[in-house]
Amino acid sequence: DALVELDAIGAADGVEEWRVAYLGRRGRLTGLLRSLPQLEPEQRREIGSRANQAKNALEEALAKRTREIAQAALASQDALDVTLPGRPVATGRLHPTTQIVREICAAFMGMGFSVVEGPEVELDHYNFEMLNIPAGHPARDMWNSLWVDYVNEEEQQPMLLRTHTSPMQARVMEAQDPPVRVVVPGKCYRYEATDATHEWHFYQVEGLAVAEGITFADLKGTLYEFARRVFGEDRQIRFRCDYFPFVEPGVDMSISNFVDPETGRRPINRDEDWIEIMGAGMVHPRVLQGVGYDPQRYTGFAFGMGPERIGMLKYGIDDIRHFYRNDVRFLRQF
Ligand code: FA5
Repeated sequence: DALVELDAIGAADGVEEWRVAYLGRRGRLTGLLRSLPQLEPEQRREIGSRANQAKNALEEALAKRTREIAQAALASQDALDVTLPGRPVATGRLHPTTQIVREICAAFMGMGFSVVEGPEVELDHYNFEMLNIPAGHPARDMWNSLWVDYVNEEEQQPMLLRTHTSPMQARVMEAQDPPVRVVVPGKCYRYEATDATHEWHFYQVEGLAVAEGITFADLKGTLYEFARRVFGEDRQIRFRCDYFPFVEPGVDMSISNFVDPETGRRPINRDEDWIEIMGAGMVHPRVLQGVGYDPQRYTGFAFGMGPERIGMLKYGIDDIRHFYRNDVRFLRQF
C-alpha cells in the first residue's frame, strides 16, 4: 500500500506527509516495530526481520521519490530565453556640475596647476580681510553674505558661508612659499534673489599663480588657453575692466553668445551677446604683503569662475536653476 501511495504523490510536501504516516514516530511501520517485544520469540524473529526489510524498502523508495520530484520541479521551471531583450539597468551618473568642474580642473592641470580644496564655512578674516576688504569697506556689499550663528572661539571671529573661493588665495599662500600655481573648486553661497543666471548656492573655481616675473600677459594667455580647451577654437572671449579689491588691475571675462547664422539660435537663449563667466586680475600687493610675500619680488594673477555659467554656455542651458532642481529629466541629459 505504502509503495503504491508513494508513486502517486506529485509534490514534496505530499512526500513528507507520507513519511510521517509510515516512518514517523507514530507512523504505521514504526508502530509495528514497537509492538515486536510483545510477540512470542518465534514470531518475533520472523516478523521482526520482515518488518526491517519493509522499513529499508520504504526508506529507499522515499529517497528515490524525493529525488524524482526535485528533478521534475527543476525541469518544469521556465528555461532561460537568451533571445529576450535585456532589462535596462538604471545607472547613476555624475552631476553636470561635477562633470564641468572636473573638465575645468583638467584643463588647468594640463597647464601645471594643482587642485586644492578649502572650507565652506569660512572666517571673516579669509573671506574678506585678507582680501583687502576690511570691515565697513563698501565692497563688502558686492557679496551678500550668509553669516552663521557662531563665532570661532580661538580666533574670536565671525564666520560665514564663503561667498567666493577667493579666501583660499590667502590660505594657500600662508601654507607655502612661491611659486604657487593652484586651482580651487568648491561651493559658494550668497544671500541673493535667484534668476536665470544667479543661484544662492553655486560653484566657483578659483585660480592663483604667483612667482617672480608674472605679468598680465600670463593671465590673458592662460585664460585664452583655458577657453580654447573648454569651448574649442570658435567661441570668442572678451575682457573688460572690473573692480575687485584684491586685484589691480581687475577684469571680468565673458564668452560670446552670438546668434549662430546657420541655426539662427544663440548658445544660451538669452538676448545677450556676452555672458560673464569670471572675475580676474593681478593679485593686489596688499594681499601678497598680508601673507608675508614680498610684493617687490613677486607678482601673480588670480581668477574666479562660475562652472554653472560655463556649463550653460557649453550645453545651451537657459536657466541656472535647472542645475539644483534635481529633476532627472534634466540631469539624465548629461
Ligand atoms: C568673485 O566672486 C571674485 N572672487 C572673483 C575673482 C577671483 C576676481 C580672483 C578676481 C580675482 P564675482 O562675484 O563676479 O567675483 O563671481 C565670479 C563668478 O562666479 C561670476 O562670473 C559667475 O560666473 C559666478 N557667480 C557669481 N555669483 C553667482 C551666482 N549667484 N550664481 C551663479 N554663479 C555666480
